[in-house]
Amino acid sequence: MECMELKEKKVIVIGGGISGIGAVLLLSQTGAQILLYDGNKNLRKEEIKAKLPKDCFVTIQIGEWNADILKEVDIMIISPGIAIDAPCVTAAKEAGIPVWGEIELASRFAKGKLAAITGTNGKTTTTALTGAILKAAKEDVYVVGNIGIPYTSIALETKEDTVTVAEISSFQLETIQTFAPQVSAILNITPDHLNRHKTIENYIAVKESITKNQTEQDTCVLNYEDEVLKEFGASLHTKTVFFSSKRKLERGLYLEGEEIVYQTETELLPVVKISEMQLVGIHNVENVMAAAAITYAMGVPMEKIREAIRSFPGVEHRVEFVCEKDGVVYYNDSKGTNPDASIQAIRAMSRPTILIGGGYDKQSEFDDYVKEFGEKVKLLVLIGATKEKIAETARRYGFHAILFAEDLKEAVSLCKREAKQGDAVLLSPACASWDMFQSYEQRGILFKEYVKA
Ligand code: UMA
Repeated sequence: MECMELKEKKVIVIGGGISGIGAVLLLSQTGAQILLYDGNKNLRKEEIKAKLPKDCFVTIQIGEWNADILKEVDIMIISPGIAIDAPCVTAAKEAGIPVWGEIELASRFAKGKLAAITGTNGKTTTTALTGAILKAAKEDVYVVGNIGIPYTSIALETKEDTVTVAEISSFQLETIQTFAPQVSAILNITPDHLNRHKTIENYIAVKESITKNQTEQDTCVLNYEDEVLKEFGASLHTKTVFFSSKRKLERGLYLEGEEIVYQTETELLPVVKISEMQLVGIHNVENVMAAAAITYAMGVPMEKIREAIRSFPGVEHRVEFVCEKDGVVYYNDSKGTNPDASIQAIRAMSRPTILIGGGYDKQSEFDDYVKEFGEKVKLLVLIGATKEKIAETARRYGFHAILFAEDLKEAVSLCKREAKQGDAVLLSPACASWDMFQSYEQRGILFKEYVKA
């Protein structure tokens, strides 16, 4: 459907978060008549209006769902957080009203080429890296989607030579119809969001649907080490590029010793050495392989890909390389707000590590976090509300190299004093930040300031 076809159509947008606002802004340029509904009765219309330009006319309804609002509605646009069996969606379907996701709306208006990345883990890093590589090689690049920038917010700015990279969640895939990326990637599939998708089979089918409108000219990048994806790739109608961090492949990207290489149909291309990457951990080797495969398929020369990977610092606050001082490497993983996330960060360390942990008490258990220390974590520096609880857990597992600090600044000083050449210092608290900071972002930013000072 073109812009003109929405002119004077009555469109209802569900959800007044960033996707809903993005959708309204796009629709307001099509001449559509716009309604916005949000089920959160604590929201105020003024709050939503404040996010829109003054000349954007929208009728807003908040609170309990009333199907009367659907009268004469031609189409419903839903935000990712709206389940496809929510009462408003069911009512629209019963009334024969088409339901599109915000991503579908955007993709109907967007021009140029699209790379779409999904998977349970690693999506954000891979999307950001793919964007960084493309920006190093092309003029007009946008990075959007689940990463936090609604696709609708830029769709009308795209041109024929635009390249867009979109992080796409399973929620967003549920409501695509014509969405058709030239290159797609599914990084891995492990059980997640099952409260929404009900079964793992549904979740897998939704993830795989990223390829449903792709043609034989298009490419799908898949992880060979994921059993489901390996099988899926064998049956796919698109060009398929596999990557593996565990074995040599006949075709695709894999590790030759400490170097990522790409065996194409015709040649063996060196991609990048692990030692040249700022991203750390085997999960990031896979993310790099995927980003290299995607961008190579989009025509970026391998030298450009290599350069951009080398200079990519990672996503802020996710095992982010801060700097190297006196032979000690500092990493900011302030995004490690629960034990599981911090376990990934510890796994990613390849040096003896001084770990800064502790923060707001979410009543988590820290047994698995402590069990991950192994030989790697040589010292634990604790801050925040959970410091006693973590220390107690650590001692229970026979780990006694523990220091306490009053605040993050003191923790960084202690790390500097204790670290030896060849060590890593990792902030990965396994806790939220709210006891001492406004957000994990603020905690991470302060950590970087203290380290650099
Ligand atoms: N709402 C209703 N009815 C409902 C559910 C929500 O009215 O049944 C309303 C809420 O009151 C709220 C609004 O909808 O006002 C929120 O909409 P939303 O939940 O879709 O959130 P957005 O702000 O639009 O952000 C969404 C994604 N959120 C979700 O998928 C839950 C963001 O991903 C994404 O960055 C953004 O669109 C831009 O594309 C977040 C996320 O947690 C980061 N994603 C999940 C993940 O990564 O695991 C999938």
